[in-house]
Amino acid sequence: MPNNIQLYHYGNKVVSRALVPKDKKHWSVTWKDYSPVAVNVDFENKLWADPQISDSNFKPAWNQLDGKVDRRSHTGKYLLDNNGYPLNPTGRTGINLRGVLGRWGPNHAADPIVTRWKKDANKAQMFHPISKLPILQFIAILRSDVNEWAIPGGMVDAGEQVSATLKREFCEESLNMLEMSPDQRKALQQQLKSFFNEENGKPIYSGYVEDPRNTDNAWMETVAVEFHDQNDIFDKITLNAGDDAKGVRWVDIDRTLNLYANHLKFIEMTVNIRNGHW
Ligand code: RP5
Repeated sequence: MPNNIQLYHYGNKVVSRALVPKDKKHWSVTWKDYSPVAVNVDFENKLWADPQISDSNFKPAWNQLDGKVDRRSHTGKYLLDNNGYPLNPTGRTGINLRGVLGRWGPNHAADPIVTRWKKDANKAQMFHPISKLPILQFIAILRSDVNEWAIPGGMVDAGEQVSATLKREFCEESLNMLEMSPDQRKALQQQLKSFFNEENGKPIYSGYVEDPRNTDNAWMETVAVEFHDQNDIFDKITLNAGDDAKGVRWVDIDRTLNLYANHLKFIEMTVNIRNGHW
C-alpha cells in the first residue's frame, strides 16, 4: 500500500482515502500531485440518488433549490471544479466522486435531539455529584452500518419539509414505526402530536457534518433541533429500534460520550443551552 493512502473502516467495509495534510486541505492551495481514491457507488436510478454527472440528461441546478431537490449548502455558495463536480466546502477529503452518498454536493439530513432531565424513581431531578448540575439525557440509536451510537437522524427526502423529516426519522429509528399497524401508528401520532411541533423545537445547529461518508464532491449537512420532554410523555412511550437502527436508549449526557460523526458537538451545544452537566 502506498504510504500516502490511509485505510479506515466504514461499517464492514474497509475504505481507503488519500492522506491530506492540513496545509493542503483547502482548494485554494495548489496540489498538483493530489490523487484522491475514486469511490462511486452506482445507485441505478434509485429515486433518492442523482444520476452520474456524465449523464447528459442530468442538469442539476447547483447552489439552488432544484425542483424538489435542495442543492443549496448551509455553508454558503460552493464551487465546481473544471469538470463540473461540486467541491466540498471544507476542502480535500482524500476520496473523490460521491462515495456511498446519493447526491452530488450537499446531502441534507435532519437530526432530532429528544431530551429530558434525568429523574430518580421518585421523580426527583438528578444532579451530577461533581458539577452539581442537572443531568440531561437524550435518545440515541445504535447505527447498524457502523455500530456507533448517534442521534436518530436521517436524510431529508426530495420535497420534504425538514420539520417532517425530524419527526419521521425519530419515529422510524427510535420507535420502529415502520413495523406498526395502522392503528398503532395513529395512536402514536396522537401521543406525539404537539411534541414535534415547531414551538417545542429548539434549533441547535445547521451546517456541515463531519460524516465519514464525505468526499471531495459529496458531503452531509444537517439541521439539528432539540425537542425537550417537559411533560414526561416518554414515560408512556416504549423505545424500540427500527429501520437503520439496531439499538435505542436514553443516554446520560457528558463530555466522555462517543458518538457518530460530530454528533457530540450538537449534544454539547444542546446541554450548554440548557445549562446541564457536561
Ligand atoms: C449524519 O448522517 C447526519 O447527522 C444524520 O444523523 C445521518 C443521516 O444519514 P443516515 O442515518 O440516513 O445514513 O451525517
